[in-house]
Amino acid sequence: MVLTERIFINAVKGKISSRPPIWIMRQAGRYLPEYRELRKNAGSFLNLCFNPDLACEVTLQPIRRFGFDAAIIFSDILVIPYSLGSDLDYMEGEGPKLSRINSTKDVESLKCGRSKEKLKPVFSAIKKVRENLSSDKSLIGFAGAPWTVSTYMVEGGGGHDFENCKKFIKEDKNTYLKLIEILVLETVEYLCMQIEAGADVLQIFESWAGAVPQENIEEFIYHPTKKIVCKVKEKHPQIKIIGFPKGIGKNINDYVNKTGIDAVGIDDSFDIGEVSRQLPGTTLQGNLSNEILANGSAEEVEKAAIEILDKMKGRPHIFNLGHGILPKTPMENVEILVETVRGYKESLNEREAG
Ligand code: 1CP
Repeated sequence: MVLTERIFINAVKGKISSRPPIWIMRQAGRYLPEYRELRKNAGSFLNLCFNPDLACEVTLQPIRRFGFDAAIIFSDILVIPYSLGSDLDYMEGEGPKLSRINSTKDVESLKCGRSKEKLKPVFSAIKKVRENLSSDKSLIGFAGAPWTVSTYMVEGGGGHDFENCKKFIKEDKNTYLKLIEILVLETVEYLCMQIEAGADVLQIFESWAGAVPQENIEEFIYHPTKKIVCKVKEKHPQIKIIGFPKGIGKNINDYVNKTGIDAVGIDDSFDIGEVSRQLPGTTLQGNLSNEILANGSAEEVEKAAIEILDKMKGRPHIFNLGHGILPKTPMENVEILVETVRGYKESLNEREAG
């Protein structure tokens, strides 16, 4: 029997394959015509997330079209507040709306320990995707990090200036930390269930890392993330976890060293080669600008991708964007990006020979 190499898992483990694996954040979504078509008929966004057949189909769409090396299960970071009892609604053009949490009473009334039951359809979808995904491709399970998820709960939605979060921390930090602790425990349970359903790797999205006050970063980001990593690995020692602390800036080294994550996604504010020199043993994921992918010409996309590939040559790397793909991104640009990454070794040989 020939064992198919999973270059994605290898890269997360720090191994270097003939080319880096590629997937892109938000790869299942509105830039894809087949997603828009299915979404139109699915009713609400949560209907789509909680219908295992549809969620499986949407997860596989970008793999069929572009052959990415990993699929990410189609769900959302806000299903955890949903399982805690929050009213959750995704308004067209406005983003998510949730019940606001702003007092001890609100935190105490959260309904803990229900994710196993409430989020069952997500686990069924994972099982289905794994059964239908070829064995050389990996399946990524995910959750939001507690700080990022808490910002949506405390602000009552997205697109926020974090004023309510900052006020809450200032006035009653201990209650806010209770909310963080609840999210840690729920997230551990949720991620373990995803592994048990068939997820091969996990990603923790800390999309609002840049919004935490610097003096609170230990308690709100490093410590809760480390706790999740340790508790998940206690139960599943083989699992690898990618952290994506968007906007972490100068704290990137501390984030990696203090959380114990195995690989780190970096946003496009970084020079990836520079970060790689600072963190030589760590697998980096990233970091093509989603604006270049959306607005660049074919030549600009190829040039920007090759620049990243050259910087990461011989270093553990997963090719990705610095943040989620934008809905206006042309299909052709994604095709060019994938071809560039796949053909990199040959193009390098040609350039070196000539
Ligand atoms: O109707 C629609 O199509 C809704 C748009 C949408 C989609 C496609 C939302 C609402 N969520 C998702 C899917 C989703 N969300 C996935 C799976 C798809 C994939 O990646 O292929 C994932 C991994 C997420 C994760 C997510 N949700 C994050 C972290 C990643 C990031 O972009 O930083 C965050 C912050 C959310 C919250 C959220 N959910 C939806 C929206 C529009 C938002 C962002 C709101 C805001 O701007 O604050």
